[in-house]
Amino acid sequence: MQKLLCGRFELLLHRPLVMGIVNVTPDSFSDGGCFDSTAAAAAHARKLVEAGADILDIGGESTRPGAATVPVEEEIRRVVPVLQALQSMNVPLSVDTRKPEVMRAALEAGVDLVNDIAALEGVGALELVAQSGAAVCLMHKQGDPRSMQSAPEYADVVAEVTNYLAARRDAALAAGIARERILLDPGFGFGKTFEHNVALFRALAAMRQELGCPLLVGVSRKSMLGQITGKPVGERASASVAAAVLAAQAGAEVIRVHDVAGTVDALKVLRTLGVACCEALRDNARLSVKGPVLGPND
Ligand code: 7PJ
Repeated sequence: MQKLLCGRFELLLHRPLVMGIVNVTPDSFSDGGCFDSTAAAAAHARKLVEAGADILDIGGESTRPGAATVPVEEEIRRVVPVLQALQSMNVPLSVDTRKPEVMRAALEAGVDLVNDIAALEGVGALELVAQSGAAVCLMHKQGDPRSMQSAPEYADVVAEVTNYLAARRDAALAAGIARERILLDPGFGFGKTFEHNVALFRALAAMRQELGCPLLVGVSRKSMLGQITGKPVGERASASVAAAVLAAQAGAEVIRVHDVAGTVDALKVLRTLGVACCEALRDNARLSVKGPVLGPND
């Protein structure tokens, strides 16, 4: 049975897991400004767990195209109090950061997963995670959030992203991070045109097979869904749920979303009515955890 060693937890990957997004940023593109205090972010996080989130992803720096960078101290000030407030919830906590200093502070605060859009390329990041018990998500991006959407270019986007993820997976293994602690992510919208995103999404099943590590997919509310539906960011929930189902059907093990309740329902329907095409969908066994049992929605 495939599993993800994730800090305090051992997550079985026999069904797709839902990672709920908790932004602690005043400038986030979809819910910016709503959850910019610790109490509000923690309250939002609790709602996501009630809605069935398996993992909470806490981020203190917006990485939307064109976003300004946040100083290290400010990012720590945003993220660590939220991690502390959620420690006792018995749900795996992830930190969405590319800064090794923030990773260090989050690991000290007990974070279970480091979600790095820079795939641990930061100085000392591989070693930091290797010395911890945390899981890691290694994501592909081209360029930097500030400039990445200006002119993304690939000769073969699927091959290049797959090769990059394989190389970062191998760097993590070489640094001493066990295979069972690694998630890989093609990084939808990070230095990719609409056509690049579509090509990558359609190649998910093949990438999953080739890479041999669980995949995390994040397309929730992203512009590729706006381009498909013609809808603004606040009206992309249905499109996001549809994409989550398709990603899970292609074999993605973790789906990163804003709209947890709808995604959880849709994935339950997929598991029961869908045609099994991957390990995540074949096995109806329940999520198990090391230590106390996870929330009531499993
Ligand atoms: C992603 C992420 C993603 C991973 C963001 C947004 C932008 N981390 N952090 N994958 N996206 N691993 O939520 O639209 O796709 S921030």
